[in-house]
Amino acid sequence: MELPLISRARVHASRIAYQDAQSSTTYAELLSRSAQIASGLLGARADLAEARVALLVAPGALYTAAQWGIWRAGGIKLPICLSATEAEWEYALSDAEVSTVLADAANAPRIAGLCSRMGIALRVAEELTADAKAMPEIGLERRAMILHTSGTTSKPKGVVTTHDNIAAQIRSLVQAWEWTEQDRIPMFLPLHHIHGIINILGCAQWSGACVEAFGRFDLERVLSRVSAQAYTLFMAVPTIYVKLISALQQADEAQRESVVAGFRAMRLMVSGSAALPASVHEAWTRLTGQELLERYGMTEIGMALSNLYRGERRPGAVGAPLPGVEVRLKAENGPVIEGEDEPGEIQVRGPGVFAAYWNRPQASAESFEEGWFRSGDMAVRERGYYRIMGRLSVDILKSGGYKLSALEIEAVLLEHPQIAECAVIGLPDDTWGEAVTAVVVLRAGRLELPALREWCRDRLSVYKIPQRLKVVEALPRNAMGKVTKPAVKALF
Ligand code: MLC
Ligand code: AMP
Repeated sequence: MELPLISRARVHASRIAYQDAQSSTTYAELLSRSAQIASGLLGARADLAEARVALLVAPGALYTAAQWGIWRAGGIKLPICLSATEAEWEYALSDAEVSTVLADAANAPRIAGLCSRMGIALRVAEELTADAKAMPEIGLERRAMILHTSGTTSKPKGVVTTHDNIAAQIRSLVQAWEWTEQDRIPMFLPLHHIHGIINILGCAQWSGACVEAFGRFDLERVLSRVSAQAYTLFMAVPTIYVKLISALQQADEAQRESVVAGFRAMRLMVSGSAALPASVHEAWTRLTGQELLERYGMTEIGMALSNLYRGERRPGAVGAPLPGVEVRLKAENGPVIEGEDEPGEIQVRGPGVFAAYWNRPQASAESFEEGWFRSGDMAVRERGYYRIMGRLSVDILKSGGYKLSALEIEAVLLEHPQIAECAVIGLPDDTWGEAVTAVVVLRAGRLELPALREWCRDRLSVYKIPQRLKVVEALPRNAMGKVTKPAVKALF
């Protein structure tokens, strides 16, 4: 049997999968490029047999061809962040025990030194053009992807999903949001996270729809394409809607009218990956007439809850379980909550739920309770819809839609020669959701934010670098000597 995304692509072979001002690529072309890449990766082997292949390719047709190539050859895809630091790449490659990095020609030189130091093969996607050969049979229970996600341990964990998990995650959204081959969507999110990979690319390619890829979120270019009424669908994180609102408020009247007409013409606009403040939801409706659809998901489970495509879209709420997904609320060490208005932890079950964390049997086991995945997010049911109340762990932050581990950032800051102790927290921020904030005790001298940020530059991805810094004489601690994060927050 062929992989579901591949057989879906055959159905839509003549349709345009990717389009931009310069070029367009059909599904047939993606299929043949991916077969060449698969053959190049296989070489003399018959099956990559779940070897991990890291993907370092910019958004666009080659990204999808490379992803399918890895899958068709039987490998596991590990997409890595284009803008990560070398230390972050090294961690990702060693944690997932990667054997090959598949990079595009523009990015290959940036990782070549690391690959040779680590003894990892580097293949350039553009150079894999050999004739396609026979592909192995891939069972759908086979592992397909590893996404690194930050959490309650200091280093990111690899979330492993199978081909079946991925297909289930995509099917649920295609059904709920009524994707069709007529859809056109911009893609400006990073492609090492589930939002871009599943909700945008996965659903579009399942449906035979057309993607316009941007290298990054380029506000001016996106707005000009919206004005041209280029899209039927739009999916973004709350930070992007905040930036769009401020751009629309600053635009002159003629520009605002044409951009608003472009947004108004879309059939659906979705927000997710972090809480969308009700005020932003309402401001967007006032400005554009579009009611944003907010949904809730997680790397480990795909999407779980969504406001209705045809029905109520309630500001401040994330809606009801998506097709094929079971959700329950559980009181800590207590019963399953059956009624409304009582908070509990969101727990999820269903075919989209991940297989395990890579090489972490204990963390994998601990993340399930009676077969349900424990999200670590608290919510309450109100009039049939779930509302997210916050997280169980103070050590997980969301900034710009990125999940960050306070512990991971603290571990890096402690390498700074002047920093004796530190605590990282997230402070509420209108644009970013939470702003990464470091509270530090110094060994000696002074430390200003610009100098700290500069020092962090080649140690942490830009979105992990503290935006605020406070130097204190001592960190607040409890009787056990443990830093109390709520008391750290209270310093502000
Ligand atoms: C960047 N900057 C930040 C920042 N990120 N400042 C504070 N906090 C952050 N988090 C700063 C940079 O240092 C830079 O400063 C300036 O902003 C511009 O940087 P940029 O990278 O060009 O920013 P921009 O492109 O505007 O980025 C905003 C963004 C991006 C929202 C497009 O953060 C993004 O793509 N976020 C989405 C992440 C995502 O896909 N998450 C989904 C995870 S999956 P200077 O000084 O240099 O100008 C998931 C499951 C689910 O969550 O439910 O979907
Ligand atoms: P990630 O681990 O990057 O996949 O991020 C998943 C986390 O993002 C969830 O556990 C939530 O904390 C958060 N999240 C996603 N969607 C929403 C939403 N609509 N509202 C609030 N939080 C969200």
